[in-house]
Amino acid sequence: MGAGNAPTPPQLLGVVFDVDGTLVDSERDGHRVAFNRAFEEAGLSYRWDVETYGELLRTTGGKRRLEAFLLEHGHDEDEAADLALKLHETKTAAFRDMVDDGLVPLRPGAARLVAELRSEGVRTFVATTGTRAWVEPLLRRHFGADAFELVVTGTEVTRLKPDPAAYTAVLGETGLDPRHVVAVEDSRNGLLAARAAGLACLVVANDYTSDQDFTGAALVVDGFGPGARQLAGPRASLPDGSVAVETLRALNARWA
Ligand code: XBP
Ligand code: MG
Repeated sequence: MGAGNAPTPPQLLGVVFDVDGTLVDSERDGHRVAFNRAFEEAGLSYRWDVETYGELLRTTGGKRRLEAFLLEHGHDEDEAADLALKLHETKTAAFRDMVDDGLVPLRPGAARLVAELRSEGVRTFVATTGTRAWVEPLLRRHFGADAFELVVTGTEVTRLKPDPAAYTAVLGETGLDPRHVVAVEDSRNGLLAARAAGLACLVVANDYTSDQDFTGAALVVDGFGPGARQLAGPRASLPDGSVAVETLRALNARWA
């Protein structure tokens, strides 16, 4: 027990990072460009402009996003499923090339936070809807081989965010109690997935998600900093305007 019999706040033992939109601002100039390359290679006239793609992001998972779009554009179920599979394979190869060519940069402050967490003994994990074929090379390129103890991707989990499957897979494989783990997300779909798994959630919003409903988030900021602005949630500690380990410790203590 803490001083004066106040319960000791649970310790922060782990942080689970989302990838797209969170660690990397990858959607507008990354995935969207790769999808359009896949349409072009298939001889299809479809092209997703920035605004259209922002609306299509309501469907998580690139293959499901393609299938939903094709169904809405006159393709029957079998054709939409078959075409989505083929297009997504091409898109994934194109996006992997963009990763290898250094065209998918980290969001400012992301590498610093991951390094700080690790240096303070907080375990770091990834739970993403994205496809392992590009997730692994992206993480390796930016963080090295072993920055994340466990990486769960959309390739392993069939139920995609806002389903909690990716987060419950991390908890299940590590045996961690959700009261000791904080999730870092960028979207409402990701926030809902983290909350359904019982995790406190920091939202680091971006241009595609900043107007979404983040009810249930422990804190909403517009970046990892320095210079990050708090957008919602009780007054948080952002040393020099940065999301620091102490920020996440305080979130975990308050929300667990
Ligand atoms: C975001 C997604 C992914 C990407 C595209 O994942 O929904 O589907 O948009 O990647 P998260 P794929 O925010 O959970 O990281 O085409 O490989 O699905
Ligand atoms: Mg995301």
